[in-house]
Amino acid sequence: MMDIYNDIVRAKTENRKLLAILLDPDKIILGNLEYLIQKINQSPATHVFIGGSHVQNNILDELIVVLKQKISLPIILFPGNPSQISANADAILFLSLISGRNPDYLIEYQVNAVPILKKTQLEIISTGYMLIESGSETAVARVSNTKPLARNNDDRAMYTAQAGEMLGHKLIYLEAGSGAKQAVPIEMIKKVSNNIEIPLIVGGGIIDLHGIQKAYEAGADLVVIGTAFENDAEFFNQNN
Ligand code: 1GP
Repeated sequence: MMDIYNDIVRAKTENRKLLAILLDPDKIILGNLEYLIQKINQSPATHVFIGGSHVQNNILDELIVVLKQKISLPIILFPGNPSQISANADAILFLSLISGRNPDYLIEYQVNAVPILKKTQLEIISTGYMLIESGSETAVARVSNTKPLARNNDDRAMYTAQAGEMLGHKLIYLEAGSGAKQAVPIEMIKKVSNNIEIPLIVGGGIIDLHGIQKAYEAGADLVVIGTAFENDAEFFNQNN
């Protein structure tokens, strides 16, 4: 039995940085899956996140079964809504969009997800999810119908993260949005990570290895890479 959250906390304590590859089932061509799996296994990834805006559950189940046969990394759901839950995964980031003021994404979807989650053995990891403005409207902002936090207001981001921590979230996720023009500002990562105890995830718009390194140095405990790997499965082999 995996103990995914405690492993993340242990990594933070030991200053071992973590890396998740985000797979969007809608964008995966099943014919390419073997190649993708090979690239994931050759990469420095420590986790695989699965999620997207319009994922169909049947594709999700099938995909996770195949991934679990061939990848030994923890497979963690990163769902946009309760239809994106699969009992085949190892864990779920149980997200509340705490930067936004849309009650559906703060609590309604979570309530709706409970009867589904209760039938699974998924490890449930409560996560305060914070969308940060990134240059143009992202799919997360559009789908959730929420306003991201301003890029230049580090204090507001810090207080939001601290409120999430006080509410009992076990992780904070600073999100610029998938394919964002601009990643989360380095100063904001520093401010938030210096002022919370729980592990910090950072993702969205990170397009090179240097960007990953900068996020780590600023205090990110786990960095998420989606689009860059999706566009180029050799991403982690480059000197960029
Ligand atoms: C999106 O943070 C993730 O939720 C990853 O974003 O696709 O821009 O890497 P990218």
